[in-house]
Amino acid sequence: MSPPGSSSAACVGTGTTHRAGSRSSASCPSTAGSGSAPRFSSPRSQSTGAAFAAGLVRVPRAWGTGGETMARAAAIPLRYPEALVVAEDGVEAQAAVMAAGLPQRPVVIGGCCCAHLGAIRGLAARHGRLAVVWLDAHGDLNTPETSPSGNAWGMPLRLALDEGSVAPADVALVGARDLDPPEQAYVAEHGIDDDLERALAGTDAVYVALDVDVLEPGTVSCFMPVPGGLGSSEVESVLIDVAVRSRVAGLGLTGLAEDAEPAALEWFAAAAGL
Ligand SMILES: [Mn+2]
Repeated sequence: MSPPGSSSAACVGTGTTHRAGSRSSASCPSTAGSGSAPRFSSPRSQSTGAAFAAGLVRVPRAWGTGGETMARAAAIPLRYPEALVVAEDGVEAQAAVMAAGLPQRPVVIGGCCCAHLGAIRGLAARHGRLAVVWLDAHGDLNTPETSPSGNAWGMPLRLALDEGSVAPADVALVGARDLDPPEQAYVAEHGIDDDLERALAGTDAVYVALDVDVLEPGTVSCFMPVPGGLGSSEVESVLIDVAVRSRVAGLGLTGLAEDAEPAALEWFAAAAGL
């Protein structure tokens, strides 16, 4: 099977920030050129000599209408030792159980993006000032009052911000291209963009929330594809950059369809040093 992500013509340079909305017309590095798409079959760890401390947290729940494939995706086999399965009956209960039971270095697999809430809450309590790098086609910044759909999976980043687990200044939102007007107003008001340097400055550790719909549709099978996404090498570049700049306390994979390729998910986690 050929690796996904080979259709992306965009690239990210080796600069200090990633402007996900901008597309350079300059030539891409060789890894992003046509016919040289990265292979997902050989995960690379960015951490050297570290013991395998990551533990898998499965969250087979999707808080919205019609997200059953996301819930089933939580069963996708990954090479990390399973540490926790969270199957509570509400977003808050889910977050509370997650936050209390996180392994040392969680790799979360959802489920919808609400799976990130408990991870952020628990890691913030553990690591002090936690940054969040949220890669997603969407903002997940709605409230019950602003959400057009009412689906809770459009609200978890806002919940994490409003409960104080993370500050707006410590959040980078990467690859977002489908924000509702109230979400656009929120990011403008709070200065949230995709600048990693800004978001990581002064923080002690970082949680990476990776909704795979940040990728160009067809790269990794996802629940809610949005055209104009990042290529796999672009996402890899962001993840490596985060791991080089900070301490990755955990990572979550969400928005998956159940037929997503496990090797692709492990490849991205490895890029973040997990
Ligand atoms: Mn999304």
